[in-house]
Amino acid sequence: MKRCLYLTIAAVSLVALITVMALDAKAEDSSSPHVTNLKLQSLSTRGEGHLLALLIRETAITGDLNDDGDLKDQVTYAYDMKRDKSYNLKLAGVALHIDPKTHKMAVLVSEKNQGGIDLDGDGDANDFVMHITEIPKNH
Ligand SMILES: [Ca+2]
Ligand SMILES: [Ca+2]
Ligand SMILES: [Ca+2]
Repeated sequence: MKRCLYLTIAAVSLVALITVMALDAKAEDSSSPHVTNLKLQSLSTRGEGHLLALLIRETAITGDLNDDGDLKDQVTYAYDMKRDKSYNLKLAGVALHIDPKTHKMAVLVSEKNQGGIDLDGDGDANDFVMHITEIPKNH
């Protein structure tokens, strides 16, 4: 009697497993996804909602992305996945926070890399200075 019960449980478990596998196979969409190549060599990304922050390295190909006259920086870009648009923030910095509701991004900028400019007004160009940028919503 016990053996029969074990066999029944095993059979029911096997049927349940096959059903779950079949449902998983049906849930997968066989159509090809749309892929957009941004053609930006990104060192890192940070995302929140539909906004991404990309850290792009300046090279001979990408050029001087923050307009400070050199090709030594890593510059923050924003990518809006809803509008499929990227924006060069022209800041040699790292995005620390993204708010998809306000479209604002907090970027910590290196004075040294941003052209050696004193961005906080303390008389030197050795600091990291917080910037708040607003990504366009309607462009
Ligand atoms: Ca540069
Ligand atoms: Ca620089
Ligand atoms: Ca400074």
